[in-house]
Amino acid sequence: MAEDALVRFENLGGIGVITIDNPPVNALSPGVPEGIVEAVERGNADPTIKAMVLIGAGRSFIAGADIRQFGTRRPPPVPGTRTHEVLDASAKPVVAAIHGYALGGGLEIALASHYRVAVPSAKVGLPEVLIGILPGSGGTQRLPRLIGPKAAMEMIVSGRHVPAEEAKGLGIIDELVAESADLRQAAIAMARCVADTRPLPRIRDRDDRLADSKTEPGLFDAMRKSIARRARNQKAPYHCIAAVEAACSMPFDEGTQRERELFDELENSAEARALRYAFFAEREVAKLPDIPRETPLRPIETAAIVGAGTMGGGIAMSFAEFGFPVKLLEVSQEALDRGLQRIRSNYETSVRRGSLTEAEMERRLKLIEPVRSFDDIARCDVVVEAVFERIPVKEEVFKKLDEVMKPGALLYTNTSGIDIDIMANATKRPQDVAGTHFFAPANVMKLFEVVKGTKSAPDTLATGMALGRKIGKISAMAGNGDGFVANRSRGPFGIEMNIMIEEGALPEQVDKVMVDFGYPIGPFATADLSGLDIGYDSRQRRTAENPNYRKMPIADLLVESGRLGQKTGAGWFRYEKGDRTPHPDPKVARMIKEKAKELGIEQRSFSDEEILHRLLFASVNEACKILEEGKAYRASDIDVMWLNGFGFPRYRGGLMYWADGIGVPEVYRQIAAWHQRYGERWAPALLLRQLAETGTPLREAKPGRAM
Ligand code: T1G
Repeated sequence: MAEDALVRFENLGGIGVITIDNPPVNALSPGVPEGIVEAVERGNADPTIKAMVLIGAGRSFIAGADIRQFGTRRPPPVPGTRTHEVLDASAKPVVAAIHGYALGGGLEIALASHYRVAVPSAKVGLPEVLIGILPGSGGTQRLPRLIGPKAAMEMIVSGRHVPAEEAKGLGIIDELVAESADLRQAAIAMARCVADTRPLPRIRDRDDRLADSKTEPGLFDAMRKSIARRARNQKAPYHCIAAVEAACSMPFDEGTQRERELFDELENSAEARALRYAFFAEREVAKLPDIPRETPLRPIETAAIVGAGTMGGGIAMSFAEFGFPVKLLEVSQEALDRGLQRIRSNYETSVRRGSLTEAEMERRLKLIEPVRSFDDIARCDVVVEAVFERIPVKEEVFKKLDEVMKPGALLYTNTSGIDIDIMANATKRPQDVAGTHFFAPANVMKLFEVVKGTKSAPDTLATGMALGRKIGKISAMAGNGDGFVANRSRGPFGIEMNIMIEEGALPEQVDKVMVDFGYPIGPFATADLSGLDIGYDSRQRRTAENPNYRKMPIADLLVESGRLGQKTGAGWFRYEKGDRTPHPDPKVARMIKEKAKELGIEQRSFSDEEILHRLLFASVNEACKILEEGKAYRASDIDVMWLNGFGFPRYRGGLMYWADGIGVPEVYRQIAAWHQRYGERWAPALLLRQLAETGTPLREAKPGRAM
C-alpha cells in the first residue's frame, strides 16, 4: 500500500497494523472503508499474521462516516462487505487503538473489533442523532449488547461524546493506557496477548446484557416520555429508541436489518438535511475570508473581566470552566461581593441539579480571583470589559485600560450594540480593541460575536475568534454597527411581536406558535425571564437618542405598572411563587385591549402562520440588509448566530435556511405585500429582491461589500 494511501497495512512481527490516514479527522470517506476491508482480509489471508491493530494517524481514531456523502447517490452496500461485517467475520483478533475521537461509524468499527484500548483523553460516542440520523453500521445492535440497553440508549439518543475513563467504566473500553504511553505499541502488545484467544469475543454473539430490558419493560416508553418536550417535531431520537428496542427483541442480523431500514427513513429527511447544514455552517463560520488562516494568534494564558454584574460574572464563569485563571475587577467591594455571590449561587444551583460536582465548583471558584484595582489586571493577556451600557462609563474604562494594560494585551468589550470605535478611540491602541459579545446567560449561551472596529488588527480579531472556541463558544465575526449582526437581525422580530399585540394577538398565542415551531420557550416568556425593565431602559435610551424610535406603549405600560416579569411574579404572564411556568393573565389581555382602544388601533384575530411569518420574515429581511452592507460574511453565519444565540430550533437549520425552505420568491412576495400594507418598516431589502428575481437561495447570497 502506497505511503499516502488512506489506509496502510504493516506486518510488525506477525501483528498487522492497519493505519487510517484521512486528515483531518479520519472520516470514512470513499476509499477508507474499502481500504480497511482490504487490510483486514489481507491480514486474515496472511498466515504470518496472528492478530491486527486498527489505529488512526494524526489527531484521531475515526470521526465516523463522511457526512458530506449523505444525501448523495451511493450504490447500496453488498451484504457481508461492509467494514463491521468483515470485522465480525475475521478469524483473527482485531484490537482498536483509540485516541482523539471514535465517533459514529468510528465507534461502530471499534465495537465490531474484538478489543478496544484507548488513551484517557479519547472520546467515544454515537452522535448520529445530532445530524438527524442514527448509527447505521450496527451500533444500535452492538452497544446495547455490550453495556445494556439503558446506557446504550442514553448514549445514542443524547449523541454525547463519552470520555474514555467513563467508557471504560461502562465496559466499552477494555484497557486504558497512560496518556504518555505509545498507544500503537500498547495495542500491538495487547494483540500479541490475545492472538491465540478463542473463541474471539464478538459483541454480536452476546445477549446477556439485553436481559436488562426484560427486567425493565417500560424502559423504552420511559425514554420516549423523557424526551417528548425537547424532541418534539423530530423523528431521529425516536428512531434511535426503536432501533435499540429492536436489538432487545430481535436476533442480531434482523435487528441490524431493522436499523438499516430506520436509517434509510432518516437519511434524506428535512430534519437530517437541516442538521447537516447546521453542522457545516458551524465549521464554515470559523473561516475568515479577509484574515489569512495563518495569522499568528496572540498568546492568552490569563484573563481579566471588568465589571462583576450579571454578564461579567457569567463571562468569568466561562473562562473558569475551561481552566483559565481570571481576575474579576470591580471598583466597589460591595459590588464585587454581590458579583461573587451570584457566581457561587449559580454554581450551587448546578451542583444541586447534578450537572456539576462540588469539587468542580470549588476548582472553578479558585480560578476566579476578585480584585479591586486596575493595577491588579495590568499583566493579563486579555481583558473583557462588561460594565453598564453607557458610553461615558465605557470610555472611562478604556482610557484606564489604555493606561495600565501591558503592551500587546487584547482589549475586548462585551457591549451588545455600542459602536466599537468609541471604545477604541478612547485609547492610543485601537488596533488592540474589538468586540467580544456574549449572550445572556454568558456562561450558558454558545454564541460569541467578535465585532470588528475600524482599526482592529487582524490578529486581534483572529485571536478573538480562537478565544471563543477555547471557552467552548461558537465564534462568529460581525461588522460594527447598531446591534452588530445577531441583535440587529433579531430587532425587527422584537418590534413585530409587540406590534401584533397592539393589533390583537395575545402573548400566549404568539408564544404557543413559537414553541410549536420548536423554540424552547416563547419570546414573551423569554422577555419575562430576562426582565421587562431591561427592554424598557434600552427603549428610553434609544428614544432619547432618536425621537422617531418605534415606541412600545403596551410593553412600557406593563413596566410602569410594576410588571417586570418573573422577578416580580408578573409580566406578560403571571407566575406562581417559585415556579417559572408562564400563565396567561386576563389582566394583561384587558390592559392590551384598553391601550389599543386608547391608541385607536383596531384589533383583529391572527392565524398562527401569519404570526410565525411576520416574526421571522422581518428578521430575514433585516439579515439581507446586513449582508448587503457586508456586515456578515455569509448567510449561514447568521444562521449559526440564531441557532446558538436565540434558541432557533436546530432541526430547522437556521433562519435563512428555513426561509429558503419556503422559497425566496414567496418570502419576497409576502414582504412586499406587507410593505404596501404596513409601510416603511417592511421595505424589502434590495438583496432580497435580487435573489427573488434570480431565484437564488439565501444561503448562496454574497455580501454586498467587504466587511
Ligand atoms: N465527515 C466529514 N467531515 C468531517 C467529519 C465527518 N464525519 N467530521 C469532521 N469533519 C470535518 C469538518 O467539517 C472540518 O472541516 C474538519 O473535519 C475539522 O472538524 C455510519 C452514519 C470530530 C468532534 O457526527 O463532531 O458515522 O471545516 O472543525 O472541532 O453509523 O468534527 O476544516 O473543512 O469539527 O476538532 C458521525 C462529526 C457521522 C462526528 C472534531 N460522526 N464531527 O471537532 O474539528 S455519521 C460525527 C465532529 C456516522 C455511521 C454514521 C467534530 C469532531 P473543515 P472540526 P473539531
